[in-house]
Amino acid sequence: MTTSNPAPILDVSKIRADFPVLHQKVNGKPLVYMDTGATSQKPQSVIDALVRYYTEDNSNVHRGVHTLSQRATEEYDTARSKTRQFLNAASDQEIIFVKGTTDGINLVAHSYGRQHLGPGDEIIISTMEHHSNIIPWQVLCQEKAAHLRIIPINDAGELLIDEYERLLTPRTKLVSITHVSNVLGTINPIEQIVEMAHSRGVPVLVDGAQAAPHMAVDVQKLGCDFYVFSGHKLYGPTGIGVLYGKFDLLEAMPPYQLGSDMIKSVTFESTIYNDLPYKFEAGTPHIAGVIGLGAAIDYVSDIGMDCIDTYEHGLLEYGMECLSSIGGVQIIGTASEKSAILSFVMDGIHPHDIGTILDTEGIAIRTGHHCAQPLMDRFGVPATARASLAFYNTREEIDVLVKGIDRVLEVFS
Ligand code: 7TS
Repeated sequence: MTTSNPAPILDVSKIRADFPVLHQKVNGKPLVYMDTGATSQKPQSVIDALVRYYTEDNSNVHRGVHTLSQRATEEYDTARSKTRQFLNAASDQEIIFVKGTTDGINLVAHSYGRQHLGPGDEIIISTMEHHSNIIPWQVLCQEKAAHLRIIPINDAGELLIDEYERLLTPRTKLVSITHVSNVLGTINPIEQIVEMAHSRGVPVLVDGAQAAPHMAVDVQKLGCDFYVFSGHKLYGPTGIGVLYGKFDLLEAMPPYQLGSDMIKSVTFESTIYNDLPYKFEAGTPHIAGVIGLGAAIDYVSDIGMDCIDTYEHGLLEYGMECLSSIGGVQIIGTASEKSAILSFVMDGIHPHDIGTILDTEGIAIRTGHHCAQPLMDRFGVPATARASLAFYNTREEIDVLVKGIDRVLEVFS
């Protein structure tokens, strides 16, 4: 396959210069990092923001009159406003800082879920969910004698919307669905899913872990009630993430964790909880992480999420074309609306062997069940090899991946 680059949407070599980790050799070959779905690499501006915070402003937030604490608090609060803008939420009070996507979903399951679910009630998820969007609901349903209902998918990896319609009943208390599948790359029709749920008075949580880093997300346009994502997949630090929730819903929810910062006043008899968003941010938060996330949001916003989306879509089309032309390679996930994730299996070759051989070529992909075992069962495979792309990847790197796959075929021939 020849590489014919169309007019560049963004200056990839300039972007790559911003990511120090990309400029190294692995096993004697230039690193080709295609595991952004697991975690993204960090631009220098994010690394600098972390170092600068710890070097100049390190202090606790929301509790000091001294200058450093005020500076840290201002930076922390500014990052919340940046996040609100990034998601187009209506207010900063709707932005809760959490540890990551997993933590955000657990918060909603513990707080909203425990408050609203009763015996015989139902929660709808889909076949393509990450374990983080299965287990919190499964355990909640077990506790409450409620039931988990699963939207099936077709062989391309698309939700069967008619089946979803059938699953929505007066017993449905929540729909929790991924925006983009971490294995298939499928982009789900969230607006439609939300509309169908809302017409029956059912709220919707969207797992945006694989969407927020790759496309513009407007929570008001999507109409969803909750939206969660992880900072580390958005070119920011690990240990920080975001839960967006509609004000009225969050306001009516009990706190998830209890302790400092989430209170207005405490006596031994009772506690008055703090206002949003602090009611859900007990304890000293990940201040550096929040500031780093703010820097990451600045970085992608400067490039433009639509620009990132368009560029990555071009990479995806090229990658799909290249991989589907290799004999013995089967792509898992061929939805018409798809993000830049390429999962594949190879006849008679275990995905771990694919990953190990590609690593010797300097290519980093993820192999395994990708924390989506029910989805693996749906496709009848124990695991896949997955190349997940970002705007710092290039068509030339996809060519290297193709050569690497040829090498795998050679080894097993
Ligand atoms: N939801 C989806 C759709 C994900 O892809 C992931 C992580 C999570 C939730 C959990 O995010 P966390 O930041 O709380 O861990 N997905 C992956 C992956 O695909 N490979 O490694 C982690």
